[in-house]
This record gives sequence, C-alpha cells and structure tokens, in this order.
Amino acid sequence: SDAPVRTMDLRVSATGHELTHAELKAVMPRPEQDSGTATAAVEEIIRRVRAEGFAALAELALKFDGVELSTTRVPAAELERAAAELDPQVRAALEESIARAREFAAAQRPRDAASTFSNGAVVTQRWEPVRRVGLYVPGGLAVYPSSVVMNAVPAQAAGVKSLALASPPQREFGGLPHPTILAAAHLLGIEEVHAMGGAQAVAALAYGIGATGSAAAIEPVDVVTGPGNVFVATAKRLLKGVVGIDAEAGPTEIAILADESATPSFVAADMISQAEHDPDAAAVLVTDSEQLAAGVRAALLDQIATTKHHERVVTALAGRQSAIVLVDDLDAGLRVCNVYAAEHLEIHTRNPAETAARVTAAGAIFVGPYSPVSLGDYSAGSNHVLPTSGTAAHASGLNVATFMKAIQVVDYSAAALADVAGHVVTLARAEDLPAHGDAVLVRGVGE
Ligand code: HSO
Ligand code: ZN
Repeated sequence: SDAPVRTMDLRVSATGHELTHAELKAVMPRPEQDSGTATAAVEEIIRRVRAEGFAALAELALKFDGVELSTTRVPAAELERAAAELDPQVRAALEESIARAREFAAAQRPRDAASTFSNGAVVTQRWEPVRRVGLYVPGGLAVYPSSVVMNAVPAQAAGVKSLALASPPQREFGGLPHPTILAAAHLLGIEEVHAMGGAQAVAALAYGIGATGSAAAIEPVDVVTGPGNVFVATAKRLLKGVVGIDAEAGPTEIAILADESATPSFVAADMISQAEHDPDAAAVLVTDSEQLAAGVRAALLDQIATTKHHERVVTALAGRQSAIVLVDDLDAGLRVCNVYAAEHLEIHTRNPAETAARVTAAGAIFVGPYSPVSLGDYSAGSNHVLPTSGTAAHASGLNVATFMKAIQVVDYSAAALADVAGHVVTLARAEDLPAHGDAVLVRGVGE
C-alpha cells in the first residue's frame, strides 16, 4: 500500500473548533485495554504457590517450561561461566550502559527535607531504601539484557541491600535462564538468581517460599519490577499491595513532535525502531508541516522495504494505535503530545530544548535530532522502563525513588507542642474525636 501509516487531521479547519482536553484524549490513537482474561488462572497460580511453595513451582515449571527443577536457585558458578562466555563486544557495551546508568542514578538520590516551625518544632522527611527487591526478566522471544541493567541499577543506587532476579528456566539451556541474562546479572553483581517464570515467579517473590529438600528458600521481597507477558502483568496487578510494583508496561510507544525543520529519514527510522518491538507497538508523528508528513511517509516506505522485522513493523505502523497527526502549529502539537502522554517523546523542532521544556507529560523526552529513543534504550544513561498507555500522565519511569520510601519524622519539644496544643484540641473536638485532644492535654500543655 502507499500509506504505511494513517493520517489524522486535527487542524481546526478539519475539526471545526479547537478540541478540549477530553475530546483530544478520546481521539488519541490508543488500543482498547483488554480486560483481564488471565485473572482467574493467575489467581489459582498465586494460591497454589502460597500454599504449596516449591512443589507448586516445580510442577508449573514442568507444565509451562518443560523443565524438571530440583531448586530454583542458579549456582554462582553458572553466573560466572555465562559472564566468561559472553561476547566481549556485548560485554563492553553492557559495561558502558551500566556505568552511565549508575552515574545518573547516583545523581537522582532524593534529598531529605525539613521544616523548623519554631525552636523545637521540626518535621523531617527521610528517604530509606526498601529492604529487598525482586527483578523479573522474561525468557522467550525477547531476551533483553539491557532491561536487566535498567531494573537493577536504580535499585542498587537506592541502597537496596538484597536483590533477587527471576527468569524462566529454558529447556535448551539445561533448565537455567537464558545465558545472556545470567551474564548481565553477574556484570551487575547480582548473586541471587532464580530459574522461575510467569505468574508463579511473581507470587514466589511476593510471598517467599520455604526451603524443602534440595530446593533453596526464597525470601519475600518488598518490590517487584520488570517486564513480562500478560500472566506476569496480571500477577503484579493482583499482588500489588502485598508488594510494590513498577508501572504495568504495555506495548512500547514512540511519539515524535516535529516541524518542517525535521529530517524525514531520522523521524522514520525512529518510528520503525520502536515498531520493531511488537505488532502492537505505537508510532505517532505529530506535526504542523504537511511537507514533513509527506517526507516521513516516503522515508517509511523506503526503510520498511529492508527492515529485518518487516511484518511486525508494518503491522504496528498500520494499526489504529499509530498515526501521523496534523496540527495547526507547535502549540497545538504540544497540547496533543501532553494529552497523549507518550512513553517516549522525541522533539524535532527548530528549538528542541525550548519545545521540550513545555512538555508536561511523557515517560521520557528525547531532545533534538541526535537523541534517538534507541540511544535511551541502551546507552544514554537514562532508564528505558517507562510508563505506557497514557499512564505518563501520572506515573514515572523507573528511577531511584521507585525503590525507596519517604519517612516523615515529627520531633516537637514540650514548648513547641504547647504552641499548637489549642489548635489540635479544637480540630479534635470539631471531628468529634475528643480523645485525640486529650492525648495532648494529658501532657500538661495547653488549656
Ligand atoms: N524500547 C523498549 C526498551 C528496549 N529496547 C529494550 C530495546 N531493548 C521499551 O522502552
Ligand atoms: Zn526499544
């Protein structure tokens, strides 16, 4: 076909008026959310792992992975071996990713905050890492050692002392997780790796399991992060509250805000790069230039012809979730992008830094022609675990604070308490909770 991606005209001349926030949101190209078909099966798996521990993990590994497990725990020697056998160039590239991600993560550590209301009336907010984190890494088609880096580095920079990695046992690797995953774990200094996958892995991390026979125990974790299939995502959703989780990750999305100064071949290549992940991936170009739109369409046709994952890319671009959106001007384009709240937003405008500063919702922003999303996927120093499906309106990408919690500390002296005692008592009585006021008065301050 001659249109690799559909065009959506949101110019006032086409719509008759400027669309409101709600109207824009309704027309944004987004797939329907599927409503938890896996829920019943996942509930049963969680129940079994809780009740039966390792026996359930072993049975599910046989059923889903075709592997007989005697323990989930991967021996240290296997981690070392996988790292020793890793292609030296891949090793060097991973090491650079780790170094940049570590430097940026260290810079993100949130600072404590304090207010002193009077002498002896101090409230402080102090950040503490969670005790233990579980990192889930899928097996199957997508073996992403880069995702091991992106999940582990901020947890380590937060000061999390205990990190367990779970990844499905693979028949072709003797029941161990994929060797690239083991190698990445070793490079990151992760010593605890478990061969377990799916919803059962998330349940085992959330509740922990006891040691039995040859099987090692798994201590429960406070937070589970990492991508996964619908079963993993459903388990995370159902276990939220038992454990903390990162944002539910849907298919990847790229939005590009561009004016006529953009280079069509750059824009097209970046759309294809994310479409390559998944036939459900979304690529959205927002522009006020019909000339650029035509240039990008031509460049897409050109580049699609030779791209390796042709089927996936064509399906993703032709899907309802992808579009070239025409707008009247840059202001309108910014409105559209802020409503869409893309996982990745690239800015290809004449003054990209200025435009980027006006973005209020995106998982991550990529500024100018030399900051492609694929740089951020691997080597920029930023994180590639980002909120999808418009959740960037309220959620953040993985960062150091994901693995920390803020504790507020109240430290008042007798005199400082006396200063506000009357107000406490008044509000307590107004809420018909007089014992609250009494707890102040019993200290002999106020009234
Ligand atoms: N773009 C993906 C991350 C990724 N890309 C991993 C390549 N490997 C979601 O942000
Ligand atoms: Zn990617």
